[in-house]
Amino acid sequence: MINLKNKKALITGIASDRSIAAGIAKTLSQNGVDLVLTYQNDKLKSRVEKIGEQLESNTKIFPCDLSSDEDIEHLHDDINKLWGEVDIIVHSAAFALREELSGNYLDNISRKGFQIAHDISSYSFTALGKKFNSIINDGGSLVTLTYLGSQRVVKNYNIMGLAKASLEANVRYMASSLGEKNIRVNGVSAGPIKTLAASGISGFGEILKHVEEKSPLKRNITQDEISNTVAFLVSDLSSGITGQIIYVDSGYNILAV
Ligand code: 0WD
Repeated sequence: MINLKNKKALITGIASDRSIAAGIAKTLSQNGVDLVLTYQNDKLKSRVEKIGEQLESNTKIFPCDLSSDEDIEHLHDDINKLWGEVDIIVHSAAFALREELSGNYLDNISRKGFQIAHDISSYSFTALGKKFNSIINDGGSLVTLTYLGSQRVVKNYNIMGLAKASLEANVRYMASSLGEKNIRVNGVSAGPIKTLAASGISGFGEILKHVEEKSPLKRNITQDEISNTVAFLVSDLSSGITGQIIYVDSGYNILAV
């Protein structure tokens, strides 16, 4: 049986109640996990607070823009004061310039856009691992969210595909760095799901329809299916698994023609 009671989790990347991270917060909270949720900026504060109020376990809300080392440092200090330790870190944030998430990859890419996408979508996971390393408990587990566009060319995903490829390599290197402390690091590669981030990708509706028609399960996945996999990955049920990318995508990734 899954046992997460009294574990302590930091969850980043909630922008609305549709966010993948909001679903993960709900599932972990139902399993007795105490939570810290973060919001990126003041615009999102009240939304994240509202989501926090509806959760079943103890929940605190702190600010953190993941592109700022200073913010990550403050978050670390806040959590250190609150708990002095943490068991679970969920990284569910990504960003790329909207104009680079459509059309021809080479025509639209820029040095600045490349840096921003990699910084927020990949380095921020490294930065959390680096900063929190000393207070993550033995048996701890870090999870990030990725997408098939890292491995295959997905129309309009463009620069985000490169950033996700970097993030997946990050999962392996972080797993190697933290393994001897019995801390595990994994990624969940989710099928398309309608959220704010997804609406920034041109033609996202077509991707949803395509997966529904072609995937082995002939349907799209749900927020709960991602959350349940994350709950497994942060629990002792997955104690032998680290450095992996687990697909929760109705099996779409196995297809060729
Ligand atoms: O189909 C999908 N929705 C999939 C999403 C399929 C496969 C993977 N993913 C990934 C995303 O790439 C992302 O890594 O899942 C993760 C969560 O995405 P989401 O739940 O789909 O999207 P959303 O609800 O928008 O939450 C992501 C949030 C941002 O939202 P907006 O839309 O405002 O950019 O990530 C946060 C932000 O709140 N975020 C940041 N948080 C802290 N600091 C930052 C930042 N600098 N930038 C973005």
